[in-house]
Order: sequence, then C-alpha cells, then structure tokens
Amino acid sequence: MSSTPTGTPAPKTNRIGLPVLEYKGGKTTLCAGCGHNAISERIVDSMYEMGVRPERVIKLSGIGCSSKSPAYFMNRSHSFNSVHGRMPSVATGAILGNRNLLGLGVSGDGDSASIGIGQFVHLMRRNLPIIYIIEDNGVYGLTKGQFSATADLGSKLKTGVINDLPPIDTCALAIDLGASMVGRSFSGDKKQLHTMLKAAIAHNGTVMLDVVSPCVTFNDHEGSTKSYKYMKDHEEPLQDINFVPVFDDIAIEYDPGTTVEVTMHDGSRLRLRKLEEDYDPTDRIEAVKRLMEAHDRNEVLTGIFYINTKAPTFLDMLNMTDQPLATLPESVVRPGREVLQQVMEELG
Ligand SMILES: Cc1ncc(C[n+]2csc(CCOP(=O)(O)OP(=O)(O)O)c2C)c(N)n1
Ligand code: SF4
Ligand SMILES: [Mg+2]
Repeated sequence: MSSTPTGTPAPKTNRIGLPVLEYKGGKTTLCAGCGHNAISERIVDSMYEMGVRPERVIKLSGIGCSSKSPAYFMNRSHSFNSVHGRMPSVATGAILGNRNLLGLGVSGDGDSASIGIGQFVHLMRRNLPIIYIIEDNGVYGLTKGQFSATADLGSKLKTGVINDLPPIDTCALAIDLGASMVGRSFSGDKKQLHTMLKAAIAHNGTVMLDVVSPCVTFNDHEGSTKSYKYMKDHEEPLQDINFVPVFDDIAIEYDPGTTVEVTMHDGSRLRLRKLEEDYDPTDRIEAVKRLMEAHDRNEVLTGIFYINTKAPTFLDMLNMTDQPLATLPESVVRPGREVLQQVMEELG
C-alpha cells in the first residue's frame, strides 16, 4: 500500500483514483434501522466499485423519507429534490438536457405508486436511461404510516384501518410498460442489492428496482403484513431463523433457487424466493406470470425479473445529440431564416 508524505497509509481508491469517502453524503436524519439507510450504503458501495465519477451522477427524488435519502450519499453529485410524485418529469428533462449524466432516481412507494403513478407509468414506457429505485415500505413513512398503493391486501394500520385494496406491483407494471431492466430486492440483502445496483449502473435504459425497505417506526404492529407476529403465524420455517434486534443492520445471503424466510430488524419477516438459475430474464410474459404466482402464494420474489439490452431508449427515439443542450451554440439551436420561412408556409 502507498503512503502519504506523513507516513500514514494512503486510503484505498477505486479505479478512477477516488476513496470511498468521495461517494459519501451527509449524516442521515432517518430513523435508526430504517431500510432506506441500508440502500444508501449500497448505492455508495456500488458507485465506488463501478468507478462512476460522482459529478456524472444526478440524484433525483420526490417527497418522503425515501426521497430525502439522496442527501445522505454522493455529496459531489448533482441533485434535485422535486415535488411529491413529480420526479419522473424532472428526471426526463434533466437526462434529455444532458445525456451524459447518469440519472439516479430515488422514490418511495407513496411517491411512485400513489400520488406519482401517472408520472411513473410514462417514465417506464419511454425507456429513458435512468436507475429508478422505489424504496418500498408499504406506507407513507414521512406522514406517519398511512397505507400506500403497494400495501398488502388485509394489512392493518395501528389505528385499526384495514387495507381492502390489492397492491400495485410496480415490477409487473414496469415490465408491462416497457422498462428494460426490472427487479426487486430487499434492503437487508446486501449482496443481492449490491450486485443488482452494479448491473443497473451498466444498463442503458430504464432500470426499475423495487427495493423492499422496512419502516421500523410504522410497520411493526399487530395486523401489519410486515410484522414479526404476522409472519410467525403464517410461516412454518420461522423457527429456523434467528431474531435480529431492532436497529441492527442485517445481511442475508442465499443461493439462487431457494426460498428463504427473512426476519427483519423491525420484527417483520419476508419470504424471499430467488429465481432459479435457468430462469430466462428476457421473457417478459414469464416474468409477469412468475410475479403473479408469487403473489398468490404470499411470497416476495426477488432478483432481476426482466432485462432487455436491445430496446431503444428515449434518447435514441428522439435522436438526441451527444452534446449537452445548454452548451450548443446559437448557430445550431436557432433555426435559420429559411427554416422559419418554411414553417410559416406550412402553417399558411
Ligand atoms: C402534493 C403533496 N401531497 C401530499 C404530501 C404529503 N406527503 C409527504 S411525504 C408523503 C408520502 C411519502 O410516502 P413514500 O413515498 O412511500 O415515502 P416514505 O416516507 O415511506 O419513504 C405524503 C403523502 C406532500 N408533501 N405533497
Ligand atoms: S418513519 Fe419509517 S420510513 Fe421514515 S425514516 Fe423512520 S423508519 Fe424510515
Ligand atoms: Mg413508503
């Protein structure tokens, strides 16, 4: 290892010569043990490992605890905290304006599937190059835990209100609409999420990752489908799982092809069923079928469900120039007299 002039060992650097510190953000203000914090850590790790220049990244978000989280990673990157549910349109403008940027959208299940569903669906159908992460806890954490549109049917709020609507599966929706890389992970599965994020950085097109991210403050009560007790009552393999104390980060590793029960630090558990190794992630019909089957069995399927590396992106479709629009000279962006004349004649 090399050393500094003072003799202290130089920090380890990545392939572009930056230490991991250059990928960090501000100190989190989210609850200790919130799944969103673990996702931020995985983003830091994967960006560092992939050697992405921080200034190439634009972080985009809406409103919510999840949407606050870009403040807690990659301080050197560009950032835009938009209005609730409106991040997709801001992201579209930013990426169209400069296609050299690496867009990283961080949203919540409320931000994307409730108030923002209209913007979400149009982003997915355009295949804009962006990594779009939904930090999915089934509730509006920031406004004290109301159901979002991804909440499970029959789950109960602390107030006793029962959710009588079926959840929107954002992965099935994204696959149906045209996103070219779609997957689901769990904030506690370090290895899987880390690997999926690295693949996402390398992908050209819309990457939609729904990451189950427990809300330790509002999702651990009797009647919640995420609570420890609910899972204990419904899952036989509970006894094989060690209890993980609240506020401790957990890491799980498991082989593809297995189904495992995961006890989360908020006391709730998820059943994570990995896709088997011979699963064909290019078959979108099979992907949606598998997601629906998993729902019927109350299982949470994780992994890369669908990937299409050949789909044209929104930038291709619009034939966008490589040069950032703001730097184009007037001679290029201003139509000449003849062009204006032609337009006038066409209108006449
Ligand atoms: C236009 C508008 N409507 C409602 C709100 C109130 N509000 C703030 S955050 C939020 C929901 C956030 O939920 P989610 O996106 O799931 O994020 P989480 O806090 O769970 O991470 C709501 C309804 C708002 N800020 N703006
Ligand atoms: S309220 Fe829930 S979602 Fe918000 S920071 Fe706390 S644990 Fe996370
Ligand atoms: Mg939420």
